[in-house]
Amino acid sequence: MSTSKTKNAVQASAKHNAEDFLRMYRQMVRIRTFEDNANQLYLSAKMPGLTHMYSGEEAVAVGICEALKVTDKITSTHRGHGHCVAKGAEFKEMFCELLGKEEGYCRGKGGSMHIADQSNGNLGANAIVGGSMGIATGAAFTAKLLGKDDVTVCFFGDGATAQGLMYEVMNMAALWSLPIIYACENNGYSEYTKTAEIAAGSITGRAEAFGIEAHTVDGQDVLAVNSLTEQLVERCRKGEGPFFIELMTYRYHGHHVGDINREYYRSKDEEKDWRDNKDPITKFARHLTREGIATEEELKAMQAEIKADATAAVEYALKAKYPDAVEVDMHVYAA
Ligand SMILES: Cc1ncc(C[n+]2csc(CCOP(=O)(O)OP(=O)(O)O)c2C)c(N)n1
Repeated sequence: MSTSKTKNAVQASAKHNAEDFLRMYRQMVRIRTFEDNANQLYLSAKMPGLTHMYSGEEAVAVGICEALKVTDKITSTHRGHGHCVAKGAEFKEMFCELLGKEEGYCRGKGGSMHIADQSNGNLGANAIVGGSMGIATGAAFTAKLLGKDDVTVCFFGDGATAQGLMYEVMNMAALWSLPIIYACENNGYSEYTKTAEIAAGSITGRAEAFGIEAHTVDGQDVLAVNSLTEQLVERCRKGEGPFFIELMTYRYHGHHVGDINREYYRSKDEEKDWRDNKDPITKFARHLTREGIATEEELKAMQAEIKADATAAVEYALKAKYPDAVEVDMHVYAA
């Protein structure tokens, strides 16, 4: 199997109209705005637990989820807000979930790291690194058994490639030609350690060992991610799966919201370089204005509208009701 290197964004342009482009931009800004608000909720001690910011990685979730139907499934990670928004979730129910409120997607019992949104095919975030790989592969197996053309995307980080489960499920997926895409978000770090110090050899080589076609793509380029994903999703629907994508990206914040002093494992210059020169939203905004799809003023107005939506959703969630105590063992399954 060959590994195709970073795809060219131009490929995507022919397939999409201005409305599609603006929706992708909107979704990326919605993720960034959601995260800015979640961070503030944590810093002001209004949110229980802790959370992991997706800021910087928006083009990955949006590029992929824009290639999916509502009935296609995704599984997510501990850094899962971006996947949830990109698959169609609403701010109000998401903030309610983060704050443990009854109107949250899981009636406040999931929180940041276990949020799920079945209505949009999001089977859930998972605090166990690599933990969703079995769920995703099972979902793809289900679609195949039921004769549905649904595709599943399994999101995970580079650190999760150290989990044995990944090799068990990739083996099954390859043997049974399952309609699944394993999407490895390589943001360069696993907690406080550089990926290069913990992962020997190549990431895509791990999938190729099972005969799975693997690709590497620039995860800061939403059109490149979307174009590649659309092609692989179409091929999955025809029974040509599974596939593996390594998406090269970067998280702007610390591993979690409390990871503030990061200089012992990465430099401020490195962070500044990614923010200033490789930001997926700025990059795409430039494309939109250059191509005459939107003016800078229109994009600013969209940002302001999203910011206002988020503020209203946070205010709503802060005042919303907690679930009744009698619900404590509802929706809990024990084997
Ligand atoms: C099975 C398991 N081992 C360890 C942890 C602790 N842990 C939480 S996040 C993380 C690093 C994950 O790195 P990566 O998969 O690259 O995702 P990223 O945080 O970079 O998005 C670790 C080791 C865990 N949650 N689950």
